[in-house]
Formats: sequence, C-alpha cells, structure tokens
Amino acid sequence: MLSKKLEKALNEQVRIEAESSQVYLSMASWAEGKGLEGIAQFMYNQSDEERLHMLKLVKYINERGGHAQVSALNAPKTDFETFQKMFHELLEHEVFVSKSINDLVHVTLEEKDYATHNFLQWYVAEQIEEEALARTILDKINLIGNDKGGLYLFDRDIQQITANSVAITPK
Ligand code: OFO
Repeated sequence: MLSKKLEKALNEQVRIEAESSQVYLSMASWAEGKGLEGIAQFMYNQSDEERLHMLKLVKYINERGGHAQVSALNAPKTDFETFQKMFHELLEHEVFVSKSINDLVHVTLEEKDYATHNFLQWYVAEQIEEEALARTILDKINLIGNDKGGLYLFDRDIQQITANSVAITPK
C-alpha cells in the first residue's frame, strides 16, 4: 500500500508525463507545419513514449492500492521559432523531468517504500537515455549549422532515432 505522501508525489509525476506528451505533440505539429517531416515524426514518437510513461505510472499506482488521478494539464507552447531552439527546449524539458524523477525517488526513501524505489529505477535509466539522446541531437545540429544539405539529411535520418537507439549514433 502506498503512503498518501508517495501517492500524491506519483500522481504529480503522472501529470508531468502527460504534459511531456503534450509538449512533444505540440512540437510535432509545429514541425509538420514547417514541412520538417522527419523531425515531426520523431516528435510524434516522443509524444507516444511519454504517454506510455504516464500509463505505466497510472497502472502502478492503482496496483499498489492508490488512486491514479487524471488531472488538468498546462498547455504547451505552440510556436518554437526554429527547430534548433525547439531541440534546446527538448533537452531543457528532459533535464526538468529528470529532476522531478530524482525528487520522487527521494520521497520513496523517506517513506521507506523500496518496491516503488525499485519501480522508479526504470524511469531513472530512461531519463539518462533521453538526456543523452537530446545532447547527441544538439551536437549534430551544431555540426550542420546552416548547411541546407545537412538539414535535409538530418530531417531524413532523425525519424529512425529513438531514445533506445541512441547507442547507434556514436560521436
Ligand atoms: Fe518520460 O521520459 Fe523523458 O520526459
């Protein structure tokens, strides 16, 4: 059985994962509108992944005798100026999510809930991969600069990349 404090903290993370899904959906839509098909597909995939992260938490909370809450979400921004800035925002967002997962892990230790501590290790590992992926992409963007051919290839290749495939893009 989850403590009330931990249940509340987990529900807060449900909201953050749901908002992450909306953030990336908004990025996907912006990119699609700019004709950046590969980037759009990458963001749609990210959005789907975040929804799965949310669902995994919802099911865990209910399985442990809590009540997973589906709450109102903050609206994401809709204009990202340039795709370069958009990927900077993606990294910033992932750093923010990593911090919130860390805080949540801290609560499990305070509450001495080692089952939830164990459950959250999956998220800890996922955040390391997602941050690494965002940094790898930003490195590529810096390499491309304003080269149009480079941008074409970037947009073509990025749709193959997911957080779990970051290892295929060594520096
Ligand atoms: Fe939910 O994985 Fe990143 O944000």
